[in-house]
Amino acid sequence: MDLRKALLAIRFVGLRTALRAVRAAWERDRWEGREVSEPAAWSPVKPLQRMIPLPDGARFTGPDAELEIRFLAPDVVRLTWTPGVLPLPYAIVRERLEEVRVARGEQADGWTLESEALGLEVRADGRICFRDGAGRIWRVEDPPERRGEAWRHRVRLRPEERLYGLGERAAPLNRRGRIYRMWNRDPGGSYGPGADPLYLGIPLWLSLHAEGAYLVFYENPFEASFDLGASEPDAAWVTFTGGALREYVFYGPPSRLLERYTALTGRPPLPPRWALGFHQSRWSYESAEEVRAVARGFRDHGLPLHAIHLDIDYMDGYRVFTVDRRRFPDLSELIRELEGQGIRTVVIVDPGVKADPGYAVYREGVARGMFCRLPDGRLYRGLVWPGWCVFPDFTDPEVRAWWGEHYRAFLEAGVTGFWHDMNEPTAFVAWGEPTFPRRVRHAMEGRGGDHREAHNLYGLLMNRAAWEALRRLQSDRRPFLLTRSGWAGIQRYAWTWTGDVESSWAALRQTLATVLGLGLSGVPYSGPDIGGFSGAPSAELFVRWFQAAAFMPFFRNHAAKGTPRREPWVFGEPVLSIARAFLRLRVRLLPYLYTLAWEAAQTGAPLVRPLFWLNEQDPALWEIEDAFLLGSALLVAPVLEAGARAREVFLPTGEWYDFWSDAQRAGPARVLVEAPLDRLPLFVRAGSLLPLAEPEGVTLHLYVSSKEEGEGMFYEDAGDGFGPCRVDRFEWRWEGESLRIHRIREGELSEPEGGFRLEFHGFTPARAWADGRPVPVEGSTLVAPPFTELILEGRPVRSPA
Ligand code: MIG
Repeated sequence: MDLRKALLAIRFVGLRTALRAVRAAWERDRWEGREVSEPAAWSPVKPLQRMIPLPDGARFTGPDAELEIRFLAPDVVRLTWTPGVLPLPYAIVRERLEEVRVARGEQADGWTLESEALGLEVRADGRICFRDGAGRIWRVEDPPERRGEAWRHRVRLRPEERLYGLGERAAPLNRRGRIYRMWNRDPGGSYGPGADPLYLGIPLWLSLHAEGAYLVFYENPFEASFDLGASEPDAAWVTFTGGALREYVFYGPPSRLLERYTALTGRPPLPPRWALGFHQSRWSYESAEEVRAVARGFRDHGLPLHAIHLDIDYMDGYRVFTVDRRRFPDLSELIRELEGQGIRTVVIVDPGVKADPGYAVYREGVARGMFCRLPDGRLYRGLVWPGWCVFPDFTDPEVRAWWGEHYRAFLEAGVTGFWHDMNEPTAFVAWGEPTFPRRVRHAMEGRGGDHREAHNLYGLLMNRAAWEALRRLQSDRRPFLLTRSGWAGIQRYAWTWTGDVESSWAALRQTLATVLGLGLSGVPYSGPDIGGFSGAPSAELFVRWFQAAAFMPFFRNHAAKGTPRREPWVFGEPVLSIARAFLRLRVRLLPYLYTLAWEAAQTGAPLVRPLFWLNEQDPALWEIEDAFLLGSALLVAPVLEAGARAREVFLPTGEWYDFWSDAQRAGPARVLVEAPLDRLPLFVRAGSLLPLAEPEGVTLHLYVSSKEEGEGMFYEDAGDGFGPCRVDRFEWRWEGESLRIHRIREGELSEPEGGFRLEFHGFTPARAWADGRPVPVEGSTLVAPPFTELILEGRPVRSPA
């Protein structure tokens, strides 16, 4: 541990805990489990000898290994090399997606398997080739190798191939050229670009190359290394330290890949609408009075606020599920007061339970055998905020149920969201791995296992415990969970934030690639601590970070203990006015964000998307990581440099509107855009629809393209709960001089009372008819009664920049 980190640790945890961390590290080493004389070399599997047909695939057997291949759908195939422990299906919600007819064949040196969409060539030596219907090869795996319980294989990479994903990474958007570790980890209070691993790894990548796109998900939670062209430029080496070598391979364009992947691992459920608003947090607001003052500050300064987060100091001595009654004498009264102002309360919950015989959660958990144990049967103890702690074993269904019950009292007090921290899991140590020793035992649903297998699953399963409890305990509200750690499937339960990122321009820039990478890993809801967690951002850095975060799914201001205050008014003007403007813009965007959230729940599409989402066949878009799409209508280009008052933006093929001025631009083009401190370059794609909350009510902004058709949708419901909803899908096209808009309505929610308010960009309507009846037009807007077809006459507006 370097000195800087050590000092930071002491600042955060205090000297006493820092000293105890020496003992914790020493005990951890004792139980870490030395490598038992591993065979020195990797050896390839011996040739496969026989194929045994299965209804949806085949099994291949050899003298020391077996390969099972099953199609889950024509474009989704699962390959499993054994021996090795099979994964418990924690990530998986469906075993099969569609019926598939598989054709099997034999060749001189192996076999072939084919569905309607793709073909696999399995060579006797274990090499596997993936082809599309036209015979183009899009993935090649060399024969896998074993060493003790470990598996590894090499995947060929094409020269132009780009790789994305791997969960949360402080790496470039294109992950190629580096080695990544799969072992969830707290980087220790502060991290910057290049830090690896972070809190939430997901063993999947999405590949783009000239022959198409595919996604591979390795369903194996053991520690792994993903060497994506670092040691060998034209190959990826994937190594798992244990378990069977299992992968799901999906073929198709990116939107299809995410749809399929989330059909397998679960879709992100629709969040309550308030969660898409603004969250204010700090480590910590230490008393009810302080929380009231923060809420008052937002009100007095005209700043919209949707949630306040309570960090660890609300607890009684950091005992999870308790409240310090001296500082929060009546939590439910405080929460009611905040609710009255439209502010929800989110509280932090850590998994470590203070080892304190005077504390009910500890006593009861010990009595009922809820905590993780060492191989000798003693309770494993690790060091966290409360001092020595024990840890629930979330791989045990009874533990999950027991843990979940503890959320009840908070729900009764009115808490509307929970923030799960330290669940990598993290335990302080003076050196080495800040987590449980690998030999700690876990139930693994009764079959038994140890921390080597359970580590990466710990966060996922903590969230599962809470999610299942919330669904059980409050049937009329949607759960809101925020987690630091997770694994494949975490999108079913929780949002995430990017953890303790440093306060630097480089970290702001990194945030874009990190959030984009999470989205491409199936996790659509994430965002950074605005301004960075661990430092003191300048006013300018704070503003630029605030502007960028206003377009990210999770929009939260948060900062570490000991840092200067960071509520928007602290910086004075012009920061306050700029923050206000972007908070109000966020509120205006809520109908759009909420529609995107619904889309994510239906299809797994992330809210924040890389530019190549528009056209994955355009290599010019493959590495853009200083801009992103919000949905498919907005292109957001945050300012990422100190002092910059303009920046270059790459506009992909198509027509674009400057959001602020409605000036039109044609892509592809690299344009220089003015970006004074109060502006963030923002463009709307022509042919899209933007539902925005305006003073007159929700307004559907149609950005009309002079040549092309357009489409978009608008989702509405009560904002929480599980009642009726309505989706309006709009499609429009030119018919000579007139614009014809067609609406398809789905869902049971009644039509909007005042009808639909439409505002046109790039088109001035002169006359309009809704289902044949005339509708008055005012400037570029009109209010139409619920319609199926709206026909407009008018003229296109050209306003080139
Ligand atoms: O080790 O709860 O990432 O957001 O404020 C620090 C205190 C523990 C780490 C989280 C951070 C939170 C802090 N926590």
